[in-house]
Amino acid sequence: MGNCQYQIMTICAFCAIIMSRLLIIPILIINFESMKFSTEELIEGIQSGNKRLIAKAITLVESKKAEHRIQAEELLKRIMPLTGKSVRVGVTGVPGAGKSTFIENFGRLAIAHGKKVAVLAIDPSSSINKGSILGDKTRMEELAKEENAFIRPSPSSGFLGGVANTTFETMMICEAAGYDYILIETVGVGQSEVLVADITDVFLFLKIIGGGDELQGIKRGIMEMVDLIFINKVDQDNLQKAKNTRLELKRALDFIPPKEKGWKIPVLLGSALHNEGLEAIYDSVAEFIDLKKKSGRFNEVRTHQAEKRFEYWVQEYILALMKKNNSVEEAYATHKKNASEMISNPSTEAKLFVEKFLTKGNNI
Ligand SMILES: Nc1nc2c(ncn2[C@@H]2O[C@H](COP(=O)(O)OP(=O)(O)OP(=O)(O)O)[C@@H](O)[C@H]2O)c(=O)[nH]1
Ligand SMILES: [Mg+2]
Repeated sequence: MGNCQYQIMTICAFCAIIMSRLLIIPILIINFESMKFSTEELIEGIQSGNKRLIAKAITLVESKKAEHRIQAEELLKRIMPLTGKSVRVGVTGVPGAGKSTFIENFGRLAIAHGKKVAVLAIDPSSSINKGSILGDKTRMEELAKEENAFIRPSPSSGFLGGVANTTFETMMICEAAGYDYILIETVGVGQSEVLVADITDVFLFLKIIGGGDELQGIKRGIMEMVDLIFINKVDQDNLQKAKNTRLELKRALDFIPPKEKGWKIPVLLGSALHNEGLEAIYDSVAEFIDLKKKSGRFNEVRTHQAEKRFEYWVQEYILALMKKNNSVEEAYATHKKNASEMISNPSTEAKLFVEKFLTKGNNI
């Protein structure tokens, strides 16, 4: 009898497991399906300023999956007429210079002026450290509370060893959603600055007092990219030092050919944390945009930037095509290894690889 009871209990337990599995599967399917949105739904969401759908659209354009890319391209094509109207501001500076603090308070200031603000981060190294620093949203807590603000870390991912970044496409979505200012924080050093300068209208450099120029990464390259300089963390104690730094910077700028005719790069002092000097930056940004629009440089630069994006995507799609083919990916890894281990010249290895790829009968 006891044995029979035991058998019945085992059968019941087994049935319960089966039933729960049967219930879980449809729930999972429903959940998965609810994550998918049609292009129409996403566009409507973007246009109506639905932050959840804006975020979904961004996730879509960030995806590398072939089916997602098809939908992403359709979405980007359709929102194209809604884009182009924002002021795109890049913010750079050494780690800890106060970029996030600046963006948060500058963003709040722009909102107080009746504008809508989107914040993005560009982080070419996030494929290594898994996630961008801006993921630490607590740093922009106040701005995040604003109805007219949208904050989005924009992680990039390594692709066939390269750097992929969809911040430009994310920016298009934010513009279509009606954001007037797109504030982009550079993360990391070097490559990130170039990427941001290549997609923005104004490039702002945040400098802190102290530390040699080399330490602060103020290389000639960066100085040639900047349109505005803000010496941050200035208070009564270090005001004189800040003024000296300003003088040094102005002298250094005298040796650099002007990027925009008629624009003398302003070097402003203030405190991002205490909201000092931000209004002057806000006005300078507006003045700079105005000057560029009047001279025709605004459109000229954007045209050039769009051409660069085209070139970027040509490379991305070619690499994606290569990745579809496992043997090509293997060959890529082998040739790259040969190059990195100095077995042969990198250019020779690249040529050998591309020739191998093209003779495989792939249609590019
Ligand atoms: N005293 C003072 N501190 C500031 C000011 N601006 C920023 N800070 C502080 O400096 C620290 C770094 O600021 P962040 O805004 O995180 O700097 P960041 O450049 O974004 O740093 P990373 O993203 O890590 O490169 C924080 O503790 C801020 O509170 C300022 O104007 N004055
Ligand atoms: Mg930061």
